[in-house]
Amino acid sequence: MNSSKPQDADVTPIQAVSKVAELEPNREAPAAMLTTNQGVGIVDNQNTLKAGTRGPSLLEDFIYREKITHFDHERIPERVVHARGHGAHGYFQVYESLAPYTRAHFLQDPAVRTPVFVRFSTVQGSRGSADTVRDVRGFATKFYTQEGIFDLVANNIPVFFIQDAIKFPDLVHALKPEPHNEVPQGSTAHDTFWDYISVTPESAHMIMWAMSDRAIPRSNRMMEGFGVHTFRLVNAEGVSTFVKFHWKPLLGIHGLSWDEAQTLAGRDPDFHRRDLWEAIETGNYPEWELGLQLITEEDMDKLDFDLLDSTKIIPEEIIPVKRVGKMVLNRNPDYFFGETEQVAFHIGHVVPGIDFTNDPLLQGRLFSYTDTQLLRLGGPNFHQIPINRPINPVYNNQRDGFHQHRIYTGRVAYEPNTLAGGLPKEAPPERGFVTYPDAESGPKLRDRSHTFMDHYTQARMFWLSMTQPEQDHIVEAFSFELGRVETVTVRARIVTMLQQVDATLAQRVADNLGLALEGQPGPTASTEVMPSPALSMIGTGNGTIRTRKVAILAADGVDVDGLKAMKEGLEAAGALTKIISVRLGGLVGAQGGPGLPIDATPKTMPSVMFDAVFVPCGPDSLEVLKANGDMLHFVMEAYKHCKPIAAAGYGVDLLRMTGIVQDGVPPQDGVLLAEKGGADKALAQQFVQAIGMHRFWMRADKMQIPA
Ligand code: HDE
Repeated sequence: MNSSKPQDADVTPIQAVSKVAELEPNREAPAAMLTTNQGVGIVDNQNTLKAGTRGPSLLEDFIYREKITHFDHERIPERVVHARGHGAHGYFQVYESLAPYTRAHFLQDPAVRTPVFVRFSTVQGSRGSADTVRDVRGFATKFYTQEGIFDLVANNIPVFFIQDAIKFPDLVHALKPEPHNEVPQGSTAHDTFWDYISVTPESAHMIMWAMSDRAIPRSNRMMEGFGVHTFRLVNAEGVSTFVKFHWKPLLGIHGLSWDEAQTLAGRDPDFHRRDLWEAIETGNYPEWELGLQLITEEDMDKLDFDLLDSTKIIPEEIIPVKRVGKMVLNRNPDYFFGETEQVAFHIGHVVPGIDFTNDPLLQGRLFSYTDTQLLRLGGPNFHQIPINRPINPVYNNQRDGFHQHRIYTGRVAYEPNTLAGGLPKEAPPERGFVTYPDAESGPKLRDRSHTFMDHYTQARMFWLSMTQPEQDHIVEAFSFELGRVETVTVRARIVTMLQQVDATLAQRVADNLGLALEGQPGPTASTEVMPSPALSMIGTGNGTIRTRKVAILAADGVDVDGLKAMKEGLEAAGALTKIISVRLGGLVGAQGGPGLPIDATPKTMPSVMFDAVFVPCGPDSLEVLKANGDMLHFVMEAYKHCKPIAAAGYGVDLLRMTGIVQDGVPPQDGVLLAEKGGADKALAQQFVQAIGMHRFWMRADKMQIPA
């Protein structure tokens, strides 16, 4: 530090700047005329320079050479993990000052809107893989605070596979497509992944989450985010509080069904990307609340697990999540590559008031993220790329390097100096980052604390916290993944691992795999572990149907009044509706009059793209729907995927024909009928309620529906 401390007045004042406005000078609108990169007008963009119309091309053609060279260099290495992703701009606002816990400037004043850029991602697949695969989702947020960048590089699962960063390359080599044949893409259902897991007991808790519906989210807008590690908040007095970061989606936490996720991977590989994009374009801005679990140093010792162990959560029932602010995503990027691809997150991007802990996974990440950007973005100046630039002034004596964008003036690039009047000076402690002075001492060793050794209690807690259908889905997921594993001994080792989690779970998976349980019987329901009801996804979202997509199946001769009444009822509750028919164009109603515009056919928008289905009344409409295999498949598939289905009058016959409704048998949950047809308000109300429950997972006979 300088011996002469700079005074407050010397320091650049904190100023609010909008990131969107800051990006503005970098946005390029299309121009009227083509030029080369040197600004020379291009007269012919169709033909290379040749010696005669049928002669050889000439090396002299600098216009062609420039164009093709740039094209040849268009690709950069994709992220080694989290390669597939999509992002959006927005803002974060704190509800009330968090000064008692942290001096972080963006967490002080509820009037301050901090710009953010968020990137959601899958982990395993490459850039072109499908969105709906079974995988962990990345949820990385860049906060452009007035005191520098804070990156919360989170996942949608609160624990991780491993406890120490040195294991990460092995984990990733095991889960990526296998090296000999580059198979499978966007899936962990293969031998090397499960082989690694079978000899990595610390992954037990994580694989329970990865096999749950958390790993096949309905939408990024309907998933939680977790910072995973324990961080520190540090207040102006230097007092530290441990913290776990959470994102809580205001639309609730919801998953797809596995069959649906797989079908979507083919029918609409961009399902999540499109979903986020459309939500923002239609003004349905996604929102999350930032949650904090705050733990004092003294309370840390009362927990029966180690806070530095990234394979553990703090159950919300023990330490509640304090909701401290809200994030809203309200602007799509203009340029995918320039923003979403070039954004560079780093767990080490923290601001004064936020600090690290000794979690060995966190410590390892602190190295990896800069290192990877150096390769991916080609040099040490990636912080100058518009999307990565802080909104507050950046100044230091770092110079040169690939892709330097700044013109530094003056001859002084060192500190301390006298030639530039001693400027720029070090920041005063109240404005700059001061590391929390945690006292550390200990022998150098490669070892792990004994407090990291319980790998099964929380895995069991997760299992016990699930409702029946959620447990069923976990069993099905293990059975699918291990069913794809070719090496029987690997399957068997995983089942042995599951025996340590729960005897019933292990037995059910073993039965599906045709394996006999061997060795020690695992814990049973009577083995004492307290469940954490907050881990279940069921019932989250408070019944909202905002942005839920409802298909209305109709053809000419439909009861337009009934159709419109339902459509209006759903839209008033925030749902989005689409009319699906056997062809595009207009729909002529039973009552005649101007045709209703048809949005899509089942071929372009199949049932997997919707949350619910309505079949309105109309005898002529029914005849057309009945004769169309795609329409029959539509309702059966929606039923198989446990979605709410409503039908009015003749529409009920379509459900009868597919066996969804049987005479004399009361309709199953989530199947709502108004036999008399017409514009039934009660039906619309019941339907809204049913859609608010997301899915009816307990449908007993869904397995009988052919795929
Ligand atoms: Fe990452 N991780 N990670 N990770 N991670 C990357 O950085 C790494 C971990 C996460 O949208 C890489 O820029 C190590 C946990 C997200 O751009 C790389 C370890 C969590 C993203 C990297 C972990 C994450 C990444 C690859 C174990 C949840 C995507 C490309 C010690 C809290 C960010 C890149 C984006 C990306 C390393 C474990 C989240 C290689 C070494 C735990 C959301 O640096």
